[in-house]
Amino acid sequence: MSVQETGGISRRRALAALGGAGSALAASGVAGCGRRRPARPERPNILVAIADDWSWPHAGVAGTPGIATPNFDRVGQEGALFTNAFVSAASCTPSRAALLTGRYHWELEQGANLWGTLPAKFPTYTDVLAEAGYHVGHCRKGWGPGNIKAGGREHNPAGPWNVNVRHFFATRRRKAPFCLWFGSNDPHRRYRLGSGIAAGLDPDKVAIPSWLPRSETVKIDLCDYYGEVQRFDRDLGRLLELLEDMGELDNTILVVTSDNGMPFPRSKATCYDSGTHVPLAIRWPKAIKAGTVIDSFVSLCDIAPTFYELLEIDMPDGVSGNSLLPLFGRNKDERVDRSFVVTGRERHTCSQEKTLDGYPMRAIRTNGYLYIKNYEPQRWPAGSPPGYSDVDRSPTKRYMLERRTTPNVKDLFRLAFGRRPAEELYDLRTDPDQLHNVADQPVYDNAQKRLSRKLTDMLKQTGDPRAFGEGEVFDRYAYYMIKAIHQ
Ligand SMILES: [Ca+2]
Repeated sequence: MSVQETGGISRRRALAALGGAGSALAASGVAGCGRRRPARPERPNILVAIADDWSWPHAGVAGTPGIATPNFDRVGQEGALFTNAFVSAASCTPSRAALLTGRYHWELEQGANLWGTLPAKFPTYTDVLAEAGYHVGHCRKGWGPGNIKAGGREHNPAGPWNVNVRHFFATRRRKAPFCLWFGSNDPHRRYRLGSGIAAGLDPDKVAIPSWLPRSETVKIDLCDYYGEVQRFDRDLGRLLELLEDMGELDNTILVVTSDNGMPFPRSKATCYDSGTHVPLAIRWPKAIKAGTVIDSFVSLCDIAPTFYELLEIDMPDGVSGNSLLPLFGRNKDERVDRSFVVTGRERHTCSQEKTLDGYPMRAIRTNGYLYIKNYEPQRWPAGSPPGYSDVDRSPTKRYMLERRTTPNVKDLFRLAFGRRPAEELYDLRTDPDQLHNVADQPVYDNAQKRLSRKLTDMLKQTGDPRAFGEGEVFDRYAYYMIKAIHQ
């Protein structure tokens, strides 16, 4: 039975899943979501569905065995699937700030850090669309964690908070196009141990990445992670069903992505692909042909300028990202070099012993190489021992800490938790998992110099304080480790 055939039943089911008490409210015909013939606004809607800590390639459409993401796959197959999408920072708050503003996190002052704030002088696309008359809001996790008011904002930069999707649509003004940020908390830790296997995942089909130890503990942990990815995908399916039933799916620019990579050692909060390379699919039949696969390098900073161009809205000053529209086959723009992407990080958790220092890094990723610059190599990239707090607590982390001197863990422990040199270079033709640093090897001299120069040029163009020797400003910003309401 198709969604269309199920009529209002599917909508009630979807609302119930997305909105707690939604089934009873939908059945009682709550205004907005209960209309039989919803108004179809001329201007397209915007929906960003963002997972929390989900790495590429952990999706069915990416060919990873053992995981099923039919709804993400559908969005990619009915629109564009990006195989080289990267975040600005592999850390919740600055990554989300970059997506929302179209600027790299190092351009956002206190917005560069986890538990920072996003100054109101940096407009988000949600600010701009609210000004343009859109019904704007977010559900679950918006921008954050951090302090909203310290930046001079009245509500979350992802839009005013809604208790659920039903509430968001119930408060929509008739005919107003909407701009919804649906921020899942999946697959962020903590996980219920064994929940992945309980949900039907088969640990024997899960491949352990080469930077993690081969053990049952890690396999079970990965199953729990996959299980939460699949839960995000089910929520996405309910959103699709709801929009379809409202008759608004094809008039909605739908973006599905993640804020950073998987919460495992040498992954989240690093500049390796496992931290920065994320799934991205965009569906909008009016501009994107079904089945489009885009291998060009894109940054999530490119999302906001894409919205501005698609909606023909003037872009705020200072946006560094580039609209993705030319990649969809329109308005070819040869000025944008999409053969590389830049990423970085500043303070993640407050992880350096007795200081507010972060672990500053910048990186450039091309098809052939990953080059990383570590500005303060005497600090600890995963946080100082014994806690290594820039790595989320997990069974895998505990396993590695407890066995750090054993033969099968020793080298991986050093890679994940040890200090790193000022420069790292990985030759992806022979080392796609980025385990063997070839920086300073004579044969790579030219490549290293070229990438270092290109990275520095890009950072200078975007006014990065680190590129001008003024990066300590990031270490001085406040760390608002408070309980944030409606983050
Ligand atoms: Ca995250």
